[in-house]
Amino acid sequence: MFMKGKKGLVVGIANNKSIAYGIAKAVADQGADLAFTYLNEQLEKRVRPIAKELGSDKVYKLDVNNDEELKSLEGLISKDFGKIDFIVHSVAFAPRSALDGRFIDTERKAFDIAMQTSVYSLIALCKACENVMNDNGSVLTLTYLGGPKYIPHYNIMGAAKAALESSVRYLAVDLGNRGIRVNAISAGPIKTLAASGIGDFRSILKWNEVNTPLNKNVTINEVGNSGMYLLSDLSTGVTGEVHYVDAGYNIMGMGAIDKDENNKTIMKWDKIR
Ligand code: 0WD
Repeated sequence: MFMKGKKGLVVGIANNKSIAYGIAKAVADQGADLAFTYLNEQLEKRVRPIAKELGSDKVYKLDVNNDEELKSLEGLISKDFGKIDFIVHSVAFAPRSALDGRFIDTERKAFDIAMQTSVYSLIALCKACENVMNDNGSVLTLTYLGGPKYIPHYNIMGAAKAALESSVRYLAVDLGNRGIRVNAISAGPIKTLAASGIGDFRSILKWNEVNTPLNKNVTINEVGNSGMYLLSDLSTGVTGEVHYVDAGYNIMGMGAIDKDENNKTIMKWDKIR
């Protein structure tokens, strides 16, 4: 039981397909005691049963863009737990209109919304919980290859993920003197509610499946298990990192190749289309 005695806050569960659910399940299976947040009443109906399933009755309302709700976290956590050992930040949002068309057309308002919800929220959450975090704790966020590289349609979320990955490094230094680690998992594409907002997502999934060294897409269980490692004492020497859980896609310098019936080299993608 790698997480026995550890207490943590999970932000960003929309349903049982969410990456945050995969992480919460993995740490709960290893003995962690959890509190959950929900964005609105509609999602509360989903999050409460998930909390129950994972052995928790601690469920807080939190819109990461709401300063009052962020402020109330410290009191809630200290009442329910005293202190916590880890935070899972699995939140991102951009207006749908900004996830299509040319990046150059991104509007100021959409840029602000995406940056506030997907990047500033990590900084704000760390600040809100700083006083109720135990020394040697761990913070984990979720990012995507669309930050460091171009991915079709990802647009403003790409810029947001690049800023998020940079924020991970700066937060790692700020909190490092207390032994608190801050890391990101860069997950491969997974069909979730948030992903349904990305254009051509089915093609992105298929492309990844064909072009990863492991010939597959990752699952929320696989991201969950890697998340468990980063949240546990197994990774006390790791901070400021972006850890890829993407079946190896990020190492590929070009698409995977295969042979056709005449033993001629072809792109594997062409074979399955
Ligand atoms: O392919 C994917 N699904 C990948 C996702 C690949 C790599 C990374 N990620 C990232 C996402 O960018 C995000 O940061 O993983 C994180 C979690 O995303 P998810 O699990 O794919 O998506 P989802 O199940 O929708 O959970 C994200 C949730 C929101 O769901 P909805 O669908 O309602 O937007 O983030 C929460 C909300 O529950 N959320 C908020 N929570 C608090 N305050 C807010 C907010 N303002 N906005 C969204």
